[in-house]
Amino acid sequence: MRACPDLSLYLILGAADTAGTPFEEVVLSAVAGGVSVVQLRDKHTCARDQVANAKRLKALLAPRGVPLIVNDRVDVALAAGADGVHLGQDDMHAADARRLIGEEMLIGTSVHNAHEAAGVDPELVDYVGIGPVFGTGSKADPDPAIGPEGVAELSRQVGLPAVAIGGITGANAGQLAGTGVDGLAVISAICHADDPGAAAQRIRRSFGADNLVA
Ligand code: TZP
Ligand code: MG
Repeated sequence: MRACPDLSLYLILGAADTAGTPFEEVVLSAVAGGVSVVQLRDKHTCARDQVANAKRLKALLAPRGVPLIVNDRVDVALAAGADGVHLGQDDMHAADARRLIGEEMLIGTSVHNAHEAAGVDPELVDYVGIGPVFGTGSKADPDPAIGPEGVAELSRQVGLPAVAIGGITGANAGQLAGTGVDGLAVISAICHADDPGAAAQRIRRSFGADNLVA
């Protein structure tokens, strides 16, 4: 039976997020800085290239003990041997995905409000992403920002391992300490940093990731 991994710093990236820099470089630096799980999120890449990219990431992450999650696509996650799949509100239902992927792979989902939080089935879903906590430029048409208080409420309501997401930086990560989430999910503050590893370290420190009881 699967166990939820260390969610303390959850890096999300796709080809567009590391423009100009090979994603291997960003990921290796970020993992050295304390990223504990990586999600491949590529809205504009064809399935064939997504599988190839996911396999490259998996080869990089597996020896380092860092799980790989694929966003949106159950087929890509399966083909690449990923550790899990992240399914938003418009993606395949968790029940259908679970039938396809079996009991070993992780399923994560996103919740933005109390209605969506009420729809999460803890028998099928292993963790949730809650947000956007702050304004974000990394998502097309984001839901309204809910702030750290909104994150705390939804995290309490869902009662599953959780990460906060949306506009999180080294400067504001401390505001998520005490909200009950297990970690922080980040795109731009790590992917666009000159030194992704240093950015990851700063976010961890600011959130107090290393003081959390596992
Ligand atoms: N879902 C809610 S906000 C968001 C996603 C995928 C984008 C987070 O990116 P950033 O750059 O860390 O704000
Ligand atoms: Mg999705």
